[in-house]
Amino acid sequence: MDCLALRSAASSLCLEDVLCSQGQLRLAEHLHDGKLRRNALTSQVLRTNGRISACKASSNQDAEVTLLDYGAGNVRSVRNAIHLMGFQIKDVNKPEDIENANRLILPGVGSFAAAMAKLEEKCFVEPLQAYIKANRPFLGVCLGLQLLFDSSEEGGHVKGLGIIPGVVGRFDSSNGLKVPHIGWNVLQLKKPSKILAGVKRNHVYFVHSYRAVPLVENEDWVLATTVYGEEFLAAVSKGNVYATQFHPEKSGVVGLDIVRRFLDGGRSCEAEEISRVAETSSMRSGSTLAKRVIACLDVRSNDMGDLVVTKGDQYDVREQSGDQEVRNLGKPVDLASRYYEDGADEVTFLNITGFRDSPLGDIPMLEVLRSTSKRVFVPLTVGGGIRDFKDKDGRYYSSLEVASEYFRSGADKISIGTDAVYAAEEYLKTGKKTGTSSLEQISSVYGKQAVIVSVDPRRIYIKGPNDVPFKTIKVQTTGPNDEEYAWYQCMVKGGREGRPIGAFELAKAVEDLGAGEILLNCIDCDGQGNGYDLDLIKLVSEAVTIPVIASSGAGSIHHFSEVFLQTPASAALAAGIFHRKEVPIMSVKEHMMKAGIETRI
Ligand code: 1PR
Repeated sequence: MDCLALRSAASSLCLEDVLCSQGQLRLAEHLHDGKLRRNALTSQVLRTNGRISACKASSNQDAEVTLLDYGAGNVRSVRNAIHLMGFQIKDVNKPEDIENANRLILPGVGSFAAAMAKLEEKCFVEPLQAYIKANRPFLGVCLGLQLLFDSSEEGGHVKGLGIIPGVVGRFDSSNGLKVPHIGWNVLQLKKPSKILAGVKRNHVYFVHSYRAVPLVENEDWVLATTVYGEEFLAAVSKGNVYATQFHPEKSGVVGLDIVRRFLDGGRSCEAEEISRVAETSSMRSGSTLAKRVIACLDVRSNDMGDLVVTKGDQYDVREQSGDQEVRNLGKPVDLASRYYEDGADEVTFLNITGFRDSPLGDIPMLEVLRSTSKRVFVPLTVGGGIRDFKDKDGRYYSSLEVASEYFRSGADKISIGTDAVYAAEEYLKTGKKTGTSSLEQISSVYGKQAVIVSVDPRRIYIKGPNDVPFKTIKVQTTGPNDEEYAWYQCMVKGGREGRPIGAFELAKAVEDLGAGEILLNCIDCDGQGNGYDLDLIKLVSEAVTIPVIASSGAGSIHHFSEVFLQTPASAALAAGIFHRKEVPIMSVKEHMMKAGIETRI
C-alpha cells in the first residue's frame, strides 16, 4: 500500500487494522469498551460503526508535517507514525522552517535544560513562540508539553517558552511513589476536543519524572489530567495548539488515532464524538496505572549465522538432542509485530550474546529495530552488549555511542546487564560515582526513564541469615540440604559467571547510578513455567523506588495475577509462554481484569 492510499485508509478510526495489515485487506477483532467489534479495512475506505469515511489531502502542502527534531533521542517512532498516516516530514533546519510550517510537531526528548539550550543555540525560541502565539497548528509531545511552561525544576531552575503559566516539577517519591511514572494510564478529559475524542477510557503511554499541575492561572489550557500520586496535566490545548505529556506514537492504535486527528485537523471527527467528553470526566478512585504485560524476545545468531528468537531453560538455549542447535522460535520482527497486535504493552529484545559480540557490528539487530519500529507502536526496549568496546580493527566505541545507535534505530529504552553489575560493584567499593559507567553516561544524556538494568540473579541457599554479607531471605521451601535461607547472587555474561554482589545490593546501587527501571530475571525460574520468584521480586522491590519488571517463570495466566497481587511489580515479562502460543496475551489481560488488576485492553 502506498502512502497516499494509506492516508485515506488511516483517516478513519481503525488504525489497528492499518498496522496489522501492512497493506492488505484484513479483519481484526479487538475489545473496545468491553464489547467485541469487528472492523474491516480496504486501502480506499474504512467502515467504522456503520460509517464509511475517507480523507483526502487537497494538495501536497496538505500532506506535509514540519518536525522539530533537535537530535536528542528517539523520534523515529514519531516519524514512523506520521509516515503511516501518509504524511511527509519536513525537518526544521533553520528558523524560517518554523515560520513556514503548515503544522508543527515538537516531540521533545531528553532533559528540559538540554532541550532549551538546543532551541536557543539554533535560534528557534522566538519563531516557536511566535508560531504558537499565532494559534497555528502545533502538537508538543512529552517534553514538548513541558517546554511550553514558564520554567522547570529539572536541572535547577530553567526558563521555558513561557506560553503556559506554571512551573514543571518532579513527582514526589518521598511517600513511596515509583518515579519515573512509566506505563499506561487513563485520561480525565476536562473539555471537549477533536484530537482526544477517540480516547475514551483507554490507557495511553507515559514515561516521565517531571510534570506540570493544573492551576487557576493555566485552567484555560487544561485539556486532560491524569492521576499518579497527584493530579497532573496529561494534555493541554488552546485553539489549534495541543500538547500531550503522554506519547501518542507509543500508545498503540489509540495514540495513532490522536496523531491522525491532529494531522487532518480534526476533519474526520464528528460533533457526536467531541461531545463524549463526559464519559471520561469523572475521577476514578485508586491507581489507574495499568500493570504492564511485556513480551520478551531473546535473540541471537544461530549456527548458520541467522538472527533468530530463541528461548532457554535456565539460560540454556540449545536443544538437548541431535546437533544441539540453538532453539529457533521464529523471526524477531514478525514475532514482535504479532505480540503488538495481540496486545503486549511493551516489547523487549535481548541480544543474549551481545556481551561477546560487537553490538555496532551487529547490523541485523539494528535492522530488526528499524523494521520493528515501523510496525510496532508500543515501547521497544533493546538490551545486550551495551558497554564500551573496541571492534576487531581496534576502533573504540563508547557505550553511549552504542546506545545512541540503538535509540536512533527505534529503541525507546535500552537495557544494561553485565556492565551495570561491574559499575555497581565499583560504586559499592568506593562509594563514589565516577560518571563514566555506561549506566551513568546513558542516563545523564537520555534520562533515567530510558535506561533499564537487567539483573540475572540465581538463588543460593544458606543455613543462616548472616552467612553472607548480602541481604538474605527466609525461604518458604527449604533448600536441598534443608537450608532455611537464601541470597540472590548476580551473574554476568549471560549467566556464565557469578559476581560477589547480591540482587538487593545491586538494585540499590544501580538506582543511585541512574537506572530508571529494574528488569528482574531469575535464572532458576527461567523457562520453567512454575511462576515468578515472588520472594526475589519482593526483596528487590523493597530496595528501590523505581519500577520493577518481574521476569522468568510465567507458565499460566494465574502467574500474572499472582505476581501483581502479591508483589509491588509494575510489569510482568514473559517469553516462552507466548512463543509456544500456550496462552494469548489477550487471555492474560482478561484474566488480570477479572482479578481486579488495572489492565490496558
Ligand atoms: O549482559 O548487558 O550483554 O545483556 C545480556 C542480556 O541478555 C541480559 O538482559 C540477560 O538477561 C540476557 N541473557 C543473556 N543470556 C541469556 C540466556 O537466556 N542464555 N536471557 C539471557 C535472559 C531471561 C529473560 C527471559 C525471561 C522469561 N533471558 O529475558 O525472557 O526469563 O522467560 P520465560 O517467560 O520463558 O520464563 P548484557
